Amino acid sequence: MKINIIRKVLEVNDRLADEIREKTNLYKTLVVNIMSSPGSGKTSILEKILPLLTEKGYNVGVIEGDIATIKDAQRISNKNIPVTQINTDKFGGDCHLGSEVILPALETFDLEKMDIVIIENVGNLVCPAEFDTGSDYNIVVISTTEGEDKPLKYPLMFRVCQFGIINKIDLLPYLDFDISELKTNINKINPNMEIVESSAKTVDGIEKIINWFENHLK
Ligand SMILES: Nc1nc2c(ncn2[C@@H]2O[C@H](COP(=O)(O)OP(=O)(O)OP(=O)(O)O)[C@@H](O)[C@H]2O)c(=O)[nH]1
Ligand SMILES: [Mg+2]
Repeated sequence: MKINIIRKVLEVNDRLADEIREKTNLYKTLVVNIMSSPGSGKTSILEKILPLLTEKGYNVGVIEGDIATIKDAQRISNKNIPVTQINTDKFGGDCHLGSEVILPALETFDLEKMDIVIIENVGNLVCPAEFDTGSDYNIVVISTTEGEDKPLKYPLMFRVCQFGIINKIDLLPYLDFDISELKTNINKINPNMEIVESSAKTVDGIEKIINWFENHLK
């Protein structure tokens, strides 16, 4: 009985996610869902890439997902980027964003004018991977302070993402962290994942992230 309920929730979520993709395909809006543990640097990376994407002439919007607070949305808004906040504590405190909350959030943007909408999912390496948001691509950010074993311990997250950003590489000199071991572990779970190294502090690798977005525009 319990399993049936879970399956029904996921079926409804997947159906709505497909509807979202149909809609955004119509407008040629690229939708990208960024996921990671809390604090890996999702918002910090957005703060660096959004002004550069805007300078290049792209219209970009952001959907911010958090359980509580509008702190990340304020950081995005400070960059003069249109942003819609979803606080999941209004929907029972979910630890992820589902397509039922993404659809109305997307409708706050004029999709005809939007080239890219980026979803920053709730900081969590588990639940967000289970729920299709209707995005075209999923990105995982993993930072150098989290340990090389995370792809093996949280495999679904690394399976559902097409692009991986290894962030906080500026901290490498201070850590016992083996970046090649992390890459080997990512490869074991998802050999097709494209990977870049970045630092939102020194902006190393930020240009490569911009290139990834440009290469995946609709
Ligand atoms: N040294 C260093 N610090 C970073 C880097 N990226 C982010 N940080 C710091 O890490 C902390 C968390 O960064 P956020 O961008 O808020 O992380 P987040 O993934 O958006 O966090 P949640 O939204 O809470 O899940 C902040 O103190 C950032 O300044 C980086 O590349 N290098
Ligand atoms: Mg954030």
